[in-house]
Amino acid sequence: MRRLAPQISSAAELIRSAVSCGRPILLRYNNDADGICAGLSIYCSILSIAGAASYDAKKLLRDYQNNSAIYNHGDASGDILLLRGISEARPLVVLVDFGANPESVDGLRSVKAEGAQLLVIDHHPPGADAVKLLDVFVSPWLARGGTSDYCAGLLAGEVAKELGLDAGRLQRVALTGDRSKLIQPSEEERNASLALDYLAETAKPRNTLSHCNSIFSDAKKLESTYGLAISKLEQARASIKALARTRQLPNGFTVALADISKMARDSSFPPKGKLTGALHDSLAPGIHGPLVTIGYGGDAINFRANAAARAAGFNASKMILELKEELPNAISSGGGHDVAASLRMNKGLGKIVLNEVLAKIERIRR
Ligand SMILES: [Mn+2]
Repeated sequence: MRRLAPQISSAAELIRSAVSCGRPILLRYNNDADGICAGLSIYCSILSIAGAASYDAKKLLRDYQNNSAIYNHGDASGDILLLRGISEARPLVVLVDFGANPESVDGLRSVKAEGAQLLVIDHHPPGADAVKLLDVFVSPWLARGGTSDYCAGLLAGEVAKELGLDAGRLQRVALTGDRSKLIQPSEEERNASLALDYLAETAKPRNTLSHCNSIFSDAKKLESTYGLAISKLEQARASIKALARTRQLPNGFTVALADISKMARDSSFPPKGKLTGALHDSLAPGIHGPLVTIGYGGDAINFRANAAARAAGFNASKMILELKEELPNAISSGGGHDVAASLRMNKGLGKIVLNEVLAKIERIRR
């Protein structure tokens, strides 16, 4: 974290200067607990310094949940129109927990061309072309020894602290939500992160940071949101194991496959990634050696792998990069971490990609 101090300070300075000059700020956060905590850190710290700077946050600050890992061109075009309507002053666009991957380059380029300043706080492996477009980039991958365990909420919390916010709890809940190795979470932190994950998927008509804040800062509301989340998750856990087919490969890998499209629809809880995680967690204790769990269906494939699979040479984010090169017309997006990742495919190509994934796991030489 000390190695990232210069970037963290620059990020705080960028926000402070946008607030003191009364410029419009658009904040997008990824749709999970880590993304929400990162978003809340920035959102609340802007509100906390707004008064002294007579910054009209109601007029000048906008927040949107980004329901994908990509800053796509369509969203960026919408943001440009919105920001132009708010003020003539140079806007600041802040993306947290996503936005520095190669798929986001088009979106980044279009807001940049409109004169926006760009701040990205993210812990996913970045792409060089995206990074070049950013005014400030806070990422553990910029520092020696950095890994995705240094999640977006942890980093954004450090930025928020420089702006005077007490962000410790947000940081811990973010680390918990992304299962970072840097934390041993308390039960309260675990429950809070699940409640935020639930809000990300279910808040209607759309999730907002002011809604999240009202729940996160009220123990009773948080408890009841957690109650809704855990009952949905337990229902899913009880039925998902029946959907899985496991295969033993000659190289020692066990692959568990489940068509989860009927259980996980868009904007339902638990979402596909969490459902795949739940299946993986229920299978892992009974499997010795490398295990890769694959939840597929619709246009998406979700991966989870155990430590033995990683040690034996499985790397989900590397495999997705290879697939993108080998099947450029089939993969629309994808990414994540070594043992947890997802990809989206173009319509009708799911089977081809899934077969290629299985072949790749089969070819891993231990
Ligand atoms: Mn994250």
